[in-house]
Order: sequence, then C-alpha cells, then structure tokens
Amino acid sequence: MSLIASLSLADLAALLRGAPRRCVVTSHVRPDGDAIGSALALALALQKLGHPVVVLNEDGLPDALRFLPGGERVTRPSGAVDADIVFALDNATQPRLGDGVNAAIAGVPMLVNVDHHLSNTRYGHHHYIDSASPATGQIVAEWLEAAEVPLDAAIAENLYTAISTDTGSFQYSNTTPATYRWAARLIETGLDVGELNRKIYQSSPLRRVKLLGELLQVLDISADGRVASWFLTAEMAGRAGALPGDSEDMIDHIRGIDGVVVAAFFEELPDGKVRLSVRSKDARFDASALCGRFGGGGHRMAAGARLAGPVGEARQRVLSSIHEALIAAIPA
Ligand SMILES: [Mn+2]
Repeated sequence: MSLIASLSLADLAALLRGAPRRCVVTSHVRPDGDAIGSALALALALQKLGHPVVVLNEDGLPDALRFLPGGERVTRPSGAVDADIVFALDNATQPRLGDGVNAAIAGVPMLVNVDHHLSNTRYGHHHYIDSASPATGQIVAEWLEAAEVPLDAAIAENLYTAISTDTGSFQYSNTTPATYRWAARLIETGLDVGELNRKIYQSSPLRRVKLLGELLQVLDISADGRVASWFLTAEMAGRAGALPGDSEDMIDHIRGIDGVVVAAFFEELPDGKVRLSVRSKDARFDASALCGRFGGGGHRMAAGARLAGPVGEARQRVLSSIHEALIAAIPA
C-alpha cells in the first residue's frame, strides 16, 4: 500500500484482502441509515474474509434500524478496544465519531477515513473521500467489488438501506445511473424490495406523528415563502413522548413545500446546545457553506451544525444568515 494519505479503491481493497487484522468499524453520532448500513455491510464482509471485527457507535443502533442484518453487532463504546485498524465510515470530522468512540480507538495504530461528505477534514492516517458519491453505502459497494467480496443478501440489505436513505429513496439529484445499477445488483441477491422499503419507510412509531403535530404549531415561513423553518424544544418533545432520534428526517416535511428553497430545523439538545439541520432545494444555495459559518458542514444540499442555545437566539442568528445568503445566491 502507498504511503500517501489519500487511498485509491485498489488500496482499500488490498486492506480487506490482506492478512487477518482486528478491525473496528465505526460511524457518526446519531447514526442514520447510511452510517449504520455501510458499517454493517463492511463488518459482514470483513468477517467473511476472516478479520475479527467490532462495530462501535457512540449512540448505538437506532430502533428504526433494528431490522438490519447484523444490527445486534452494533455496540456502544465502553473502554479501550484492542485492534489493529479502525474504519470510520460516513463521518466528516473526527469529533463527530463521539467522545466515547474516540477514547475507545485512541490506542489503535491505524485509522482509515472513508466518506462522501464534501466537508470531510481528511482526518486519520489514510482516507478515501468521494464527495460525488450519493452515499457511503455506494462507496462500500464499489470497495467490496474491488476486493472481489461476493455480495450476499445480508450485505445487500445493508447497502440498499444505506443508499436508499441517503438518496431520499433515489429522489435527490445526487442519484446517478451508477446508483440505480447498484440498486439493481443488490436486489438481484434476492432482496424483497417491497418488504425492505416497508421496514425503512412505513414503520414510523405513532409518537413521530404526534411530534409532527408539535412541529406544525411552530412552522415559520419567511423570505416570501422561500425559507421554511421550525424548532423543537425539550418540552415539545416531552408532550409528544418523542425519543432521541425521532426528529430524524422531520425536516423533509418542510423541504417538500412548493416554493421553499431552504428548510431549517432547530432542535434543543439535552446539553442546552441547539442542533441545526439545513436543506437546500437549489444548488445555488450551499447548505454546507451556511452551516460552516456556525462551525458545522455536510453536503451542498444537506448540512448541519451545533450552536449555543437558547433555541430562540440560535434561530434568529441562523435565519438572518440564511436570508442574507439566499438573497446573495438567488436574488428574488
Ligand atoms: Mn451518508
């Protein structure tokens, strides 16, 4: 393998085909379908090739992803892990792995960063970043192909979930012909695509719909209908009986409004900070750059940041910044 930090797909494949190594596979805090799906697919492949593997996530496996094959392998960090190599997937900055995970892997001699976030900081000893890829799951699919690891139904179900969720079910503009070709190859392993989509998209707990009711009460439309935002306080979450993670993807409801160009979601966190999510529907408005002003990042069309509270003040600061950037990027 080359000594340069930036790896090729062939370098990545060589890491899988080499002598057994004790591996850790990890991904970002508050994991989504791409974070968990790509981590489990890689873990299942590593195991097939004879590498002992541990899957770590700071926040563990979300309830909504319990159906994924191998999901029981996802563990929360508890103390240092003894391993030879860490694969960090779908994770733009090292702190976003979480404090527990970073403590657990601190003594591991090699960290390999594989991701598709535009804002990836190239942390780790080696990295492979493809910001044109719509999902880390698609990168893992290409990686396993390069390593000649045969796809099986368990790996395919994880990769399909990763790719489907990060492309908004093959809707977003990052979806390419290659994405559909991968979907076809994954389905060809015998996936029941109707059943799998039901598990991914039609298994929402009732409390999520109640949470939507709370959010609708505070829906705010500004900039002549081009900006939609709402916020969630701990009190509102309590009324809905919502659990951490239930707010995931709620922003899609306001992004979906006709005429809206930018959607923003502000969520009060237990530590008093505010989690900001931003979605853009026009590539001229760069959500990643906007969130970068507040110490965050992500993709051009989908990004996030963490701000100091309280929610009301964070909202004012961010919305005025969005209005300013929107007028500059897309004059009305
Ligand atoms: Mn992703």
